[in-house]
Amino acid sequence: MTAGLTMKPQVLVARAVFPAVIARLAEHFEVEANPGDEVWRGAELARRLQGKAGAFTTGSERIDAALLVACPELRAVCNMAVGYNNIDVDACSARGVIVTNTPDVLTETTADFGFALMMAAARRIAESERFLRAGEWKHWSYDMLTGSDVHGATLGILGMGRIGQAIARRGALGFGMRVIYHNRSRLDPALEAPLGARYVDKEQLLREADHLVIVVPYSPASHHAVGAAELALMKPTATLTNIARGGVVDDPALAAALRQHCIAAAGLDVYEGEPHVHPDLLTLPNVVLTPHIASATVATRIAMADLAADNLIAALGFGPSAGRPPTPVNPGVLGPR
Ligand code: 8YV
Repeated sequence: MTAGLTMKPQVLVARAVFPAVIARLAEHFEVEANPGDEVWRGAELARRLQGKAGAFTTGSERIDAALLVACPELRAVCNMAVGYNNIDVDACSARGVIVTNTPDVLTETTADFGFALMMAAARRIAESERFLRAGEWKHWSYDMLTGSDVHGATLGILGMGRIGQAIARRGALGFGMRVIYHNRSRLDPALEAPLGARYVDKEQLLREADHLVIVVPYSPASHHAVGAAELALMKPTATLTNIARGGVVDDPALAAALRQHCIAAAGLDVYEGEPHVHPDLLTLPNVVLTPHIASATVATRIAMADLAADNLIAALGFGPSAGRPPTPVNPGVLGPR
């Protein structure tokens, strides 16, 4: 066979991404890109995936069993995100489809943002800015926009994975916070010790945290892990920050708790049903709302896109680690080394 007749495998890059990443993929694949950055879902996504061996996806695309049946040639789904709750991993594994994600490269950036959002909620930064811009700053007063301290307070972390630990480091080492956490399982004491982090049950976490930061992955088990009953356990002076996934917090219940001053303030980067934001949250002064940007620095988005591309190239048998994508979610699909 002559080189000119050799067909490159086809891949879909489901959302717009850095041109350099598309160019790198094009060295190995026939690439269908999405320069208009439309969100393709359901039948449209299945239509675009016809004949494709690989998909470069983001959290916006739902890859489920029905889609896999409709796209029998699909062999790799490479998500440009550490979270992969948009993908039915079991259905992929059952069909021998490798799934990959982008851990590690976004840990510190996401932790920076989580800490910033917690501080913004505690110190009422967004509310203060709205107050100033509205021309309401007429004079100093002793209780104007008073918030709660972050330094020396108790930081409660729900979900002590890589990002949770990075937030704990910032709190313990930078701000002298006492760190408590709840997780599916307790960390190795060697990881707890430098942070002085203490494993507690969920009820104690909710009762004792001055600032609760939620970093637990979304799954049916974590759906509405913090709802009305959990919020009722928290201190009236506490803040809650969610940088995990929409659906981990019951947003209407949180809005009610904020309105009734059952807790003091919240910082949210993720929402159930985003980009829709529950209207009750939009009316409240004591919640800082950001549009799912915790990983959004230029360097980190480049690193995430590069890692997703490395995964796709290797998963489809190219590049230096052909057949061994660097960060598989279901490595069992790859077989023994
Ligand atoms: C992404 C995220 O921006 O990595 C994740 O899990 O939530 C974010 O960093 C988003 O999911 C886009 O894929």
